[in-house]
Amino acid sequence: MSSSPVSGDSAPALSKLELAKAELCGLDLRPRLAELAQEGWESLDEATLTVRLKWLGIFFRPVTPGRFMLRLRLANGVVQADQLELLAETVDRCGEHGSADITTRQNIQLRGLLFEDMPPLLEAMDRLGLTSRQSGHDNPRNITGNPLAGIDPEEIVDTRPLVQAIQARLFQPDGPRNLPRKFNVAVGGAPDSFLLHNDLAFLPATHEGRLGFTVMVGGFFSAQRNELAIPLGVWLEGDQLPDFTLAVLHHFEQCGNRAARNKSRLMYLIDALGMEAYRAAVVAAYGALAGGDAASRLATHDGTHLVNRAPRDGLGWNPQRQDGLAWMGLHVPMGRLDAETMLELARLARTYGSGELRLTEAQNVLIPNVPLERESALRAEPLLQRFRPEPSALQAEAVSCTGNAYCSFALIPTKGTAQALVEELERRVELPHAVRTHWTGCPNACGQPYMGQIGLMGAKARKDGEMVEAAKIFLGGSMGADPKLAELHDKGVPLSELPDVMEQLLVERFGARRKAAQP
Ligand code: SRM
Ligand code: SF4
Repeated sequence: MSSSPVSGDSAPALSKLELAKAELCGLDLRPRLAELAQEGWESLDEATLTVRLKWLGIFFRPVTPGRFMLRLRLANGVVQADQLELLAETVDRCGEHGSADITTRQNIQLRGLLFEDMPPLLEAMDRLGLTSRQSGHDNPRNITGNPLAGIDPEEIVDTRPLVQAIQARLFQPDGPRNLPRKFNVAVGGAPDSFLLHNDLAFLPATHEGRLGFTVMVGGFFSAQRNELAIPLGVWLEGDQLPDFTLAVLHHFEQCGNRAARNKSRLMYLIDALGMEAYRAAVVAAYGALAGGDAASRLATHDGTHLVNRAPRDGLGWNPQRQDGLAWMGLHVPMGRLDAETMLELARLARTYGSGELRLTEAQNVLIPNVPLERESALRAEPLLQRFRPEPSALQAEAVSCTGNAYCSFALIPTKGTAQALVEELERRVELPHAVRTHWTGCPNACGQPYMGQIGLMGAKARKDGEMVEAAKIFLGGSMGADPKLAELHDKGVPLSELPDVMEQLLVERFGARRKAAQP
């Protein structure tokens, strides 16, 4: 391995984690998975159990030992009814332990699985074109795109084939196997494709009258530092995205920081090299990978792009770009699903649409391709009482990470607390417009708290002399034309005081009106 520009020429000895990653890549466990499952998870060594299995999307959960989580990867957030049915049946077999979540990367995670469930499940998924490959740990994560791709009246470019082509390229034999850290990639296709929280984002942009993509790099959230992606200064055409992404990853794999995990995301490498040198290095890596005149087709670019407003929530009944068709966006409270609701969603997609569903980063689900005359029949379906097309102004864009039910980093329960708070505030106030709240259980920021108009982060605070569960409050996140990360407003409100504090905030800053007290 070459020396890291971040850690200096005399690279320090590899950490225990890096040694384990270098010794055996988790991808190589796949052919042996059935054998490992037969022996039982208790006989796995620690690195295999807690690190390598994540290359297959399999997560050991210390909070529920023996009950595993499987994180899929759903390119562009597209899932078909038969695929969702397989996932529902899997969750159903887990009985009271089974559930699923829509994630903040347009993705699905299944919970409550036994280790021995994994080999037959992965095979069944293969047959239906589903994968969980490289969805966790130091890997390129689920690639996101416009959830309305192909049906969006405002579409600039259909992101689905591009996202699929990038994923397919990363899965070829020369794809990344041992990155220094996680890596998020996204492709924008509409004026509201806010994607600057990704390590690598391709945003639609013109150059000399042609439509292509400007490259934004280095966005990320973490406990230490949060950054929006900045222009790389390169413009490319859609067919160049797959090789360009792989070139960026090859360079990151070779040069990223392996000495300090809290300084290993892409932005630290850009800082260490300087943008000009970094750009030159990835352009050279791209030229070497793609060959021919590929690098000469790249253009220098100032980073101006066609994304200029905050994402639509996509909820409710919306006419598609295709005449006679609409999509119905359903609100899934905190993204939580169970076997029954997954089966119902699959049935609705088949009965009313084309059998396809879309997932959003706000953890909601869309049913596309519904003929206009089917609207009232779809609205009459019982599931729409639970997954409402027109939820309240607070509910519509309430996002939450997993929290302490399954995540050992969490300082508080998130989804349940968030849902109860939304319901309590709905009883207390009326809002003139939607307010986007993002809940996250710890500073890792999986629930994207800095992107919320209000961000809430699990914390501890002192109350009556005792440490209690609390939330930090962040305010002012914007995904509009002039994007901003939310900033700390309060460093710890005990959860028991949160309804009063939030009510006051909504009144003072978001135009909420208090409802008359109920008799
Ligand atoms: Fe995350 C680690 C859940 C999106 C930043 N994240 C974790 C782990 C794996 C920790 C663990 O092992 O328990 C969580 C699994 C809990 C569980 O059982 O579900 C976890 N992250 C999630 C999900 C499920 C939250 C959700 O409810 O939606 C999201 C899965 C997305 C997916 O489908 O791939 C999820 N995580 C994010 C995002 C948001 C995004 O990608 O837009 C972020 C911030 C953006 C970013 O990464 O730059 C995020 N997760 C982290 C971090 C901090 C990364 C860092 O550089 O420090 C960690 C901890 C780590 O990697 O060391 C983490
Ligand atoms: Fe777990 Fe923290 Fe991520 Fe929430 S933000 S899922 S608590 S790691």
